[in-house]
Amino acid sequence: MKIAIVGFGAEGRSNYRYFSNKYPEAKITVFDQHEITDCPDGVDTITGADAFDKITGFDLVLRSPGIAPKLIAQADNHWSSTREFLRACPATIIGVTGSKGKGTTCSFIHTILRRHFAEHADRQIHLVGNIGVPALDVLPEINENDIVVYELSSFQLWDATQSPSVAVLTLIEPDHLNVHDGFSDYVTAKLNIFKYQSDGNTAVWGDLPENIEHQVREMAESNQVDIYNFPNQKQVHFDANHFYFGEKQICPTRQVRLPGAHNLRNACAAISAVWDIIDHDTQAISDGLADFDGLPHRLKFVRNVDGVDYYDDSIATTPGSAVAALLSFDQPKVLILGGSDKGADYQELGHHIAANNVRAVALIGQNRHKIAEQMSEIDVPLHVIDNKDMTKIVKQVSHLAQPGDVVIMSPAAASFDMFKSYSDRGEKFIAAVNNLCDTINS
Ligand code: UMA
Repeated sequence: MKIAIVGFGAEGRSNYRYFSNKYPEAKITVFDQHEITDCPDGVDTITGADAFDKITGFDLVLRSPGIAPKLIAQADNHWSSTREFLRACPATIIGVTGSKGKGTTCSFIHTILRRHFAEHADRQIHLVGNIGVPALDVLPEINENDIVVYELSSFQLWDATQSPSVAVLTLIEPDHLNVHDGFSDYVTAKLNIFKYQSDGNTAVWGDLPENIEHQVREMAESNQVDIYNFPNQKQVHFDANHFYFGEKQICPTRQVRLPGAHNLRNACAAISAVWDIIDHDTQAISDGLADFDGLPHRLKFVRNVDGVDYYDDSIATTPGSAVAALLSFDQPKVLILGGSDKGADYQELGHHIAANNVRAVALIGQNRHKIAEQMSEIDVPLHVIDNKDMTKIVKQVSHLAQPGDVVIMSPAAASFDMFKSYSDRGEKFIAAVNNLCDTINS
């Protein structure tokens, strides 16, 4: 048997561990467009820009999520860890996808289920997938009674041929169009989360564009699944103070410790997904929501320095996510924007900045002048900062804020111009804010 592992990142390595164990006699070749320095002994490697053109004659081609299927020369015998996991997992799977909010929704589901099943030693709750844990690494530990919370990206769902029994779509907006063949290809991939569901399964979705909602509803009705829509007055919704299911009060909204209405909607998604599984256990929902204090670099409170709250939202690489960040606070805001350009348009973000109590915008990174140009009409001071050192950037930004303000680094651009990754950018921001505090205190 000949196996091709295409891409040797987190999932490629996990595929190697799993499939070399499943097929010990197989001849495995790893393909990657970038250099690999740590390939296991006995495994052939083919690297370079044209590596994927050389994939032919394999019995199994294991695609990593971020690699478009069309890039792979051999068009048949494709498989992936998502397909393998959905096929082989013995437990109930709650799958969650969406352009934004899927990681937070998965985390809420995970903490609520852990609360509800705290006394059930025989029922483990696993959190896997795009959130950073390759699903196949966990598969051997999963038992029939367990529940798996599976964060699924469009890349992982692209060629899925099965759907999880509980499927959640938080929201959908254009993303990853540099890899997908346009928005409709992206949507089609995402909707695979519902496509193969059947009688008795559960479909959950939030606010969707009308034509996509229509498609999802038709799919769900023809699959005869239970439908949960949120927010929905007859099902899960919230007002200024509480979450409800219909008229039944669930718990105060303040149990959600993350800022922003979008996080209340993520909580609605999570409550809808688990409502029947936990037998409407409102205490588990209340405790579970409060257990989660956010994923790193997602609108995460860093600290208060001199009366100003600093938030790290380095994961925000699109204008839409920066809008969500600024809508999360009523106070005057100073926004740090800019980075490496992904072709985004910043005009709409500019309108939101103008309308939402923003005191100043600091523009950094490679596309700082482009953003300045696209926002030149708005009546908010724009400060172009040429410095590349995050400590110096934060110091300059601190002079723009006043006590009671919020400073948010929500760049609406990728990080690769000045940093290794969004997490590197976030860590440097956190260090710079801490440094600011030390400087003031010394
Ligand atoms: N590669 C190529 N050519 C390409 C793309 C990738 O050769 O065109 C190679 C890279 O050199 C690298 C490997 O493939 O060696 C990387 O593969 P990958 O990009 O598919 O990423 P993995 O390291 O396998 O991590 C993936 C997810 N990454 C992506 O989908 C891009 C991780 O999600 C996920 O945590 C991990 O599997 C475990 O399931 C990250 C992500 O950014 C967090 N996801 C995107 C998002 O959330 O928006 C979808």
